[in-house]
Amino acid sequence: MSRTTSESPVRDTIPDADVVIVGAGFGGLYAHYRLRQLGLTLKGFEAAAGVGGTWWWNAYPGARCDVESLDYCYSFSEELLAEWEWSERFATQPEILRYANHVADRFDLRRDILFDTRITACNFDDDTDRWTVETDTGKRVSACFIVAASGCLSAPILPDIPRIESFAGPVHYTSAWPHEGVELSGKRVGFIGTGSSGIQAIPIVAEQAGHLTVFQRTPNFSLPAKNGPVPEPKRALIGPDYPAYARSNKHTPAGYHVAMPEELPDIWTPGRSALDATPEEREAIWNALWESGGTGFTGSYIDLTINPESNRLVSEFVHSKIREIVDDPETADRLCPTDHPFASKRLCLDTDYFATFNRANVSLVDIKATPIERITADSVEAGGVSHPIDILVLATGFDAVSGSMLKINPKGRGGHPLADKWGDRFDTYLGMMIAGYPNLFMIHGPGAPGVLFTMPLGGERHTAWIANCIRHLDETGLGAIEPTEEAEAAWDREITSMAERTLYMRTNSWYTGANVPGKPRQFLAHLQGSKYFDRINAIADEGFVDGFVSEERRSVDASV
Ligand code: NA7
Repeated sequence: MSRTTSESPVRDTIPDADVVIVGAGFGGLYAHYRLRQLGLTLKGFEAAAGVGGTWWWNAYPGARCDVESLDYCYSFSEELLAEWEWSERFATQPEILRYANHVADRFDLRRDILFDTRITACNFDDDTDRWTVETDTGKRVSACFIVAASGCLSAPILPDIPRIESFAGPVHYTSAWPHEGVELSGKRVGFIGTGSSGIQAIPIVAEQAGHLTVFQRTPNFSLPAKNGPVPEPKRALIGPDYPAYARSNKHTPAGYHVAMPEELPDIWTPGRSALDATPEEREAIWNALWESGGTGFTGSYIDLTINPESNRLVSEFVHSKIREIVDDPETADRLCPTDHPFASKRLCLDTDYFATFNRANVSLVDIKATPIERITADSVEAGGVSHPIDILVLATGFDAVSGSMLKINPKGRGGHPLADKWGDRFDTYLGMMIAGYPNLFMIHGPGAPGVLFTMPLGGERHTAWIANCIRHLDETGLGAIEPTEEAEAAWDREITSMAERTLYMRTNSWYTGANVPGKPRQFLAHLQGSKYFDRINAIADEGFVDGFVSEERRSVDASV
């Protein structure tokens, strides 16, 4: 069903393609697999030197997935599910990268991808209904469709820290960690950022460094991962038919099933409010879930993220655990998050994070109480105290969900840049398409479940929808499809009203865009997981009418 004729001229160095796929992370790789099956010609661009996306860049020590490995993988191939063995409950970044490479090799997914190549322009032509994409390596390609699999966490923030450029030693971002590693032994390391990345990296950095000074602006909630072999309750839940289990993940709210610890069934029933349990029951259940590790903890009661009182109780439980682990009461106090509700930011999973602050070679500086005044050639000065450092590590987060699209900044109908359209609101329809940007599909865009649904699985479901849409256009002789602005506005209202019923909106986090100075405040994820995917599939089944406008396909001549 190729739309690009063999007579299409070679422009610059690349032949025209039906589809340009941006990114070779989990979303992009699967898009290559699925859209190739439709007989479409593809061209992929990836800024990194290899596949893996976020997992290629975030090679910092301690990087791991916070979803269990048996869930954080593709479900589309029974052979792949059968042949790949994860070595741990929560896979490390190197193992996930090996998996991405294995998938790319096994399904020959690299052949259409140009690596080390960043997109510099992406422009729609109203006369031909085609996109032209240009790269920093001087390539140019024309395509009917763009699939932007550019990632939710792939536009790092460069923090505004006074005089950071004065530092004479090496500065390393966790989000662009050198693959060859960084020699930390014996070094005085300054570490800024205590979100997921910091909380994972800090215990390992502490083991290697001579001295580690953590500059914390906001403490975060973190649960013990209790990593190791896959626990028995999880194996029992999966049962003998792993492919069937993996497929069934599609029908869950977050893209995976939670295995409750074996001892819980006696004292726990699903679907209760924390307020309906006695203090003793809550304590017993939370202790059991704390000990079994992972984010199953949040499934203890249904109202932890919606009812402020339930949230207060669980927050206090976590504070008590932090105080139990950390020897120095003042340090423990500083590590207890009190400015936001439990789980209203991305919940962290850690291995010995809080215990790391008992080490003699680790100090914690509260930079909210004593802000960083300046960085000098060999120190961080905060609250009038100079902290000598040899290496600075920054784990300061991302312009999440929308940032990578804005880096591409496609120009849609009338040459209208996305940066203008998204100046004060990240309007999309279904989190996948944008009015005025025909035939441009996003995987995990603003308004889709994104990071709140297991990413490889969500990417599969998005791509299936995109494949159906392209097939639909082909079968009906249509050339271009885009949503209406009315549909976008209704989608926005829906996402916002769902989020407003939760505690997410009360928190300054990257979920709400509050971590980026000047970014519009908007909850960026659809909260209904599998129901979201059922919904977009129903729209596909009904012929992509609801919320969309389409136009006739232009003649092939017009595209050349
Ligand atoms: P996060 O979760 O956004 O954390 C970033 C951290 O960096 C957080 O502690 C910030 O403090 C801190 N930060 C950011 N800017 C500054 C400045 N200027 N000064 C001091 N501290 C700063 O990013 P992560 O990479 O850890 O995690 C992102 C996701 O990746 C994670 O949720 C997983 O899903 C994977 P703040 O809280 O803003 O006060």
